[in-house]
Amino acid sequence: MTRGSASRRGRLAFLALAVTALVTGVGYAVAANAANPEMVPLGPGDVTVEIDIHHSRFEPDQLTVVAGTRIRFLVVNDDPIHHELITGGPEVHIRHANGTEAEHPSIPGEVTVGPNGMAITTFTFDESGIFEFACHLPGHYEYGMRGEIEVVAPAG
Ligand SMILES: [Cu+2]
Repeated sequence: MTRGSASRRGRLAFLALAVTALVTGVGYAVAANAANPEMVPLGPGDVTVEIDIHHSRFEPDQLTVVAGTRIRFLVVNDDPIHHELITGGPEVHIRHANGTEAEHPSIPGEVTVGPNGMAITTFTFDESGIFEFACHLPGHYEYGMRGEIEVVAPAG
């Protein structure tokens, strides 16, 4: 670095301000993470996560994984009715929300689970971002049968 120390210090002060603003902005999310062990990033690599369904809600309904994680969803349905777990990008959810498929063959990220049944599907989350998982049977999504997977960039 050949720049003068004054200019360098100025830039550092600006950076510190920017970091402070960022921390303040996400303060709530960080606190929520600390309170919820489910939010500790999982992965990368293969990870199995049990998702329970009870009274048409997913539990847990929040997951955080490192990009490059393949989640094996073990879906356990405590309800006496059918449900499904659909995950992927927005286009996947739009297709299912408007679709008429009552049952889904076991393709990655999409699985139907029968009354008091169990099902498995796997999906690889390669890109950072927020991905939904949901049940798109009529009325279920609106009732709250959805969750979020936050995919974060690998540390370092
Ligand atoms: Cu459902």
